Amino acid sequence: MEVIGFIHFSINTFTDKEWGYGDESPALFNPSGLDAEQWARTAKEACMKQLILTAKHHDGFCLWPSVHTEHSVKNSPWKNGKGDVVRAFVDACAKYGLKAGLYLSPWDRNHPAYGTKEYLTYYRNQLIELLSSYGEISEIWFDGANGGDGYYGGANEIRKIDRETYYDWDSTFKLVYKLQPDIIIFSDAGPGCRWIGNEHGIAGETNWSTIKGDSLIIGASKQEYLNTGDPNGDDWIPGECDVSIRPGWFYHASQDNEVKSLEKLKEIYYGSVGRNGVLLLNIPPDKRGLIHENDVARLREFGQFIQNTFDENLAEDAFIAIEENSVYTINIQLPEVRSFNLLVLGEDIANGQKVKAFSIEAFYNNDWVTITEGTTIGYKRILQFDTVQSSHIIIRIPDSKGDPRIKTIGLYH
Ligand code: FUL
Repeated sequence: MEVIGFIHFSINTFTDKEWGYGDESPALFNPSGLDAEQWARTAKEACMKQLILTAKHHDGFCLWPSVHTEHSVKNSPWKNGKGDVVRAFVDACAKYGLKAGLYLSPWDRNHPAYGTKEYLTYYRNQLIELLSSYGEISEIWFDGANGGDGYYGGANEIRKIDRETYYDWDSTFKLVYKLQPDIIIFSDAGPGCRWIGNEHGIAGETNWSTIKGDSLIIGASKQEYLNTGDPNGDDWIPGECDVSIRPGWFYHASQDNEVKSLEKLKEIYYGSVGRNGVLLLNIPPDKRGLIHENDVARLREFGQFIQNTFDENLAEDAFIAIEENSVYTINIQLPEVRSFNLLVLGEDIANGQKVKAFSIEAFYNNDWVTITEGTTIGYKRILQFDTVQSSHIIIRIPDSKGDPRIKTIGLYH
């Protein structure tokens, strides 16, 4: 999917917080003009293929009228308690041809039983509601922030859980797959896709989609390891790179002028999509329930940048010859000298990810010049360099896990 969007929207939007304590009154939730179709339209313009909504964040407030708790939209003034943000969200995604994903925080600072087995039953009941009442859900997001102080039904105390054992994730994953067989499960440990190890949206320059899944623990994995993956891993768990378009995950009016610049978003795009990752860009709606004008304008620019930059592949009509000697070599002969400063490579990942090292040479100013080199390629690798004018390029792959298979070659300016 390459670029997907995150919708952080909840009680925090109204209390101006990042993490609610869990004692917030549902009466605070009252968007004046919530329009999930505006979110979907904006996402489309930014070339996004999927949106993920915070159905429940750490404060426990539910954006759908769950039958298992009173802490939800059903006790808010919004639509006289008859509204359902999850429903509006999935309908809007369907209308605009976007996949719909949900975030259901395992940590719940509102629930009185958090930390006991009883809470796990509650949590799974919520998953059953969300994954059986709203049609196809394409991704479920299990974040790693866990345990600490909270309201917990009035106990107002610190509750610590054992990250390795408390949630019994294997049973939860089985339940999720039973309800939605094609869903992608996101967490530090996958099994569908993995956290990239930072919240800046930047994958490792070396980024394997493979990793040793058994060595990962949700909320306690080594960030550096998640960032690069592992060529010796047996599990296919590609990296997803989350980052917010603003400093916070939730909307704060004080950050209206801190929407990331187009330059910054480009850097993030090249650091995520350009490094074999999926970019998960957060675009938080404001108190009206709309994505703010400043963000909308920036997202439109970002979408245009993606479309315009990769509009014309200058290698489309090239003559390509492959030599399989000790160093796998791809010769690219263009019909004439052309100017370019971007190279896109992609492996045939149906056949695995194999390339460990590559270099690119161009015949330029009467000489062969190495214009760039790197380690992994994977599904997509985008290389940026100063403009080169050439008609002959060579890709060399001196090191790989078995025979490499390059599926995509693109030159752009
Ligand atoms: C983290 C949370 O603690 C943040 O609030 C945010 O939702 C981020 C995407 O995940 O674990």
